[in-house]
Amino acid sequence: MKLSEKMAEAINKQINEEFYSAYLYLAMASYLESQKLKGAAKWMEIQYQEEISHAMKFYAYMNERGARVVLKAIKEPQKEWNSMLEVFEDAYKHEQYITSLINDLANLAMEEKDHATLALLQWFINEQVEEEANTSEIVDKINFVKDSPNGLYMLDRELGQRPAVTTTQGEEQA
Ligand code: OFO
Repeated sequence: MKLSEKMAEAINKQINEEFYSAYLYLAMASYLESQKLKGAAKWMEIQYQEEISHAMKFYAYMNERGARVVLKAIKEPQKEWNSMLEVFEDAYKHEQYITSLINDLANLAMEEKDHATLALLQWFINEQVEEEANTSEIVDKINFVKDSPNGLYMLDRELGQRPAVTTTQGEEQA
């Protein structure tokens, strides 16, 4: 069964949102780098890779279902933040927004009784639980150590330990 036009169009939009997420996180990495927060910058670079893998997961699915991927312009992300806390607060907010988009896609797939797309989206629904938890945990940790340079240094080191994304299509990732 081919994907409906409406579903294909909605997934194309989501591919753009995932690439924008990648771009936003790379902009955050670049800001953190400029603040000499190398560990946090590395964490964001890995988040950038993860978003590329999300886009590619949708891309591969569209091709599998015989739908045409149409790439749209990626908007320019924010450049500056005032602190590491602000960066991760924004990342958490952004993930909540992405969750709402994934839920909208799942609603559309349900309306269309498109079970295959719903199965794919189930992966993303679970992934979003993790995406939100990861970013909000970091916000909590920054708040915890906020005024301690030593604590911030330790946290930056911890963030730098995040393992790299190993696939380009998001197939094997939790
Ligand atoms: Fe693709 O999950 Fe974050 O944005």
